[in-house]
Amino acid sequence: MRRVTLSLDDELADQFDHWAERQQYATRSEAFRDLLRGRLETETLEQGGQQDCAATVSFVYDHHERQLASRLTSAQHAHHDICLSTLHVHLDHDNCLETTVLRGPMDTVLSFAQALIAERGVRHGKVMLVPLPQRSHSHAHPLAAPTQRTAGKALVIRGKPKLIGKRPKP
Ligand code: NI
Repeated sequence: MRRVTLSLDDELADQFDHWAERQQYATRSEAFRDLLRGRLETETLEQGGQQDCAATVSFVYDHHERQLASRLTSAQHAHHDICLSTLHVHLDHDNCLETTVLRGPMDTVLSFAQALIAERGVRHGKVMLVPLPQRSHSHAHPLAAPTQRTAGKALVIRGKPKLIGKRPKP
């Protein structure tokens, strides 16, 4: 942790303090760190591209709107590679709130999220995006397919032993 001292003119300092108070920050440092992170993230977003990210896209829509619910579902199926999960809440007789968790290259994720939000009848659309460090993927996934290393070994899944692969002949 490094200590940074800043000089601000009175008016800006007051604005900052009031903002931090409204946002319920306990300290100026935490408020400033979040401001800074937000700005730096925006910078990364503007560059977009292939960087890995996780995101949620949330919106409200009227499920009576012609074909909208089925259009949204089809769009998500068409992007199953980046759609991890969807939460659907029936808010009242007409309105549904939907939140989808996405993961993938930033430009693909953003353009899909934007396409959902831009659908006719979708309201209050918001994207929350978190840039992720580059994925390193050199470790083994023993559950995906039995390998020589895992063949015949028992794995405990939810308390129940399960044999993966074939038991080696004695
Ligand atoms: Ni609903």
